[in-house]
Amino acid sequence: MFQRCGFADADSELEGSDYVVVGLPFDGTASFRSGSRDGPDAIRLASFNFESYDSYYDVDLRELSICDLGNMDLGADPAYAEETIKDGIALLPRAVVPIFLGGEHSIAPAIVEALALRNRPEGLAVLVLDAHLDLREEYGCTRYSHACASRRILEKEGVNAYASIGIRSGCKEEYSFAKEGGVSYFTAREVRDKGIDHMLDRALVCLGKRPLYLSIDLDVLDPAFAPAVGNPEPFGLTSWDVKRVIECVAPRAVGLDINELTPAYDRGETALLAARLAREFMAAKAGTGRPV
Ligand SMILES: [Mn+2]
Repeated sequence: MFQRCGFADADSELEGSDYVVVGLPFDGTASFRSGSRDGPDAIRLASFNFESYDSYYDVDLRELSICDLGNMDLGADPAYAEETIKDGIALLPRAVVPIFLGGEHSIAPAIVEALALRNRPEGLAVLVLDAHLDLREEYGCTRYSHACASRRILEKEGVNAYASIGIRSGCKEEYSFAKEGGVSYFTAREVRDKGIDHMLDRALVCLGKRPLYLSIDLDVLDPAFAPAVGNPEPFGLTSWDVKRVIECVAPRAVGLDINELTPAYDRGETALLAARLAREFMAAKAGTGRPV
């Protein structure tokens, strides 16, 4: 009679869960469209649109143990948000696979730091899907900016490999930094020309066999598919491209975040896609027997 307000099919307790959904409603450094703090709840609401059964993987999400812990109280100060995220993740059982709902992309470095610590001694390989290089040293007078997310991720202890896919935006200094520092990135144009499978294979060569963390900035998608993001960038990936990445990497992934949804600019389609991608991740991971 009463419907829970969390993510659809997430009706398990934390202890013993396979997956945990955590909302990170932080948008304190937004530079264009703000409001991604409302992203987690918009994704949860959209998640009820979908069937629990996924025929491709033959997985019913109702049969998985999924817990929704709700949102962390992150305030507006990025340093406070980062510490809070790290403290929160430290409380999660080691076996549970976390799915973080943003929030802006600046949430990702804290997640990566905490999960790399959790995955000692192997550390993490980090795959970022993003339109933007996010390699600035600082932006808007802060090193915590969403425009610095990948730069901060690269600095984290335990991050042993990194690659990004979908890139089509960055300042000249960021491209120079990537080139000089040997930062692996693959452009949206390369994905269009050579296909997502080919570019993902190349990224996975860079990432090696380590436990993998996947960070999805929804602006990696073309605005035709995901218009409601903080910094929309045309000529992006398709929803099929991103689905393909998830189905290939989910079986070895130790966590996922989906960030930069700004619901105020949405007619619902971006939140629906974000929710569907999170569900895809769980189904793909649970259905590891499926050939991909
Ligand atoms: Mn971005």
